[in-house]
Amino acid sequence: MSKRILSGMQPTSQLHLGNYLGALKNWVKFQEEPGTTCLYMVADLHAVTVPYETGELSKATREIAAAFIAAGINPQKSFIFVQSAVPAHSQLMWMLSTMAQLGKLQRMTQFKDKAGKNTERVGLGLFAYPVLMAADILVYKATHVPVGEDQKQHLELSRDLAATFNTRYGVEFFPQPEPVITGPAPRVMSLRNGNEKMSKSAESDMTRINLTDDADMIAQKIRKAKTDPDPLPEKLEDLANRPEALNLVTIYAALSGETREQVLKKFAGQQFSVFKPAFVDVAVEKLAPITRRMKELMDDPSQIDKILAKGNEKANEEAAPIVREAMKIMGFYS
Ligand code: AQP
Repeated sequence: MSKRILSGMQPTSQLHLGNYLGALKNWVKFQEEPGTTCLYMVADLHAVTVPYETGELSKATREIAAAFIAAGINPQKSFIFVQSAVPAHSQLMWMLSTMAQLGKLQRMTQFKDKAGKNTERVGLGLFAYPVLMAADILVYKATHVPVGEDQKQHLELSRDLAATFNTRYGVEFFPQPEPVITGPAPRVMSLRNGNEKMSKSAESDMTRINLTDDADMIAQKIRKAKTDPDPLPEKLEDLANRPEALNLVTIYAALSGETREQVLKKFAGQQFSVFKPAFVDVAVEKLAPITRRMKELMDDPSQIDKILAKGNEKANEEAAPIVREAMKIMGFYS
């Protein structure tokens, strides 16, 4: 079976370095693999599961599409589309929701994190988020899903739902989607706490580097990033109990294209007062072209709209027959 890649990003707020290094950067290389279909979506249905500004949603949707293109996703090679423009996602989600066990959904750590102590009052959409994610993937019969490490548990549920559908209806219809957790930084951590992941929803903007941050902002965030008083060691093992230092070295390596060992070789024995300015140089050098291109695209949104219109049409062409077939298998009137 040929490889089908599906992944997405939510237009909840600006993308950060975790989204870029953990997911987006890795998506680019799949489009070069012969015989591979790549589907990259702006996950706006997911974005409305948490409070959001109605007036900002379309702009944020275009911005995510701009980030995809600026990071190297080529609309001639990949489908770039908007989740809400493809009704088959919601249709399949409903069908899968009849097979999703509440007990399993209750164990999802992201739901627990996002709902906090408020589980009685949060919306059903947030609870059912992983079922929609399963539909996003299965509606294209995607075989591979590149994600950051934080999405592993959700993907496990997608595999589970594919298997449940096949067993319940005695078919081999949905493939088991494989997580692809690659890249040198599958879990980028907060700049202020090396034990927490870098995240859009963290209250302080100083915890993350956004793709739209300019050189001054990056420098300020890195200067204030939490570290420890020791110099950088020679060996990676010696960073095991230094989460903030390990995180900065990992990000530096992912951005510069070196291994972490090579980075340590360069900076062994040096203080953070030396490492941090070098870090800023690498981050600015790698992110500035992306930021620039995003800005150009956002200055003329008609270009993005054209790309999305084409991508939406293609995604509908792919998804609609699959959902029709799934409905037939389930015995719906047709
Ligand atoms: N810190 C991270 N390190 C590596 N990968 C990450 N991803 C997110 N954070 C990190 C990956 O980015 C992709 C898109 O994620 P999303 O749009 O679903 O956003 P998210 O997971 O909601 O992003 P955040 O920042 O983590 O938002 P909040 O704070 O709302 O939870 C996914 O592939 C994800 O793995």
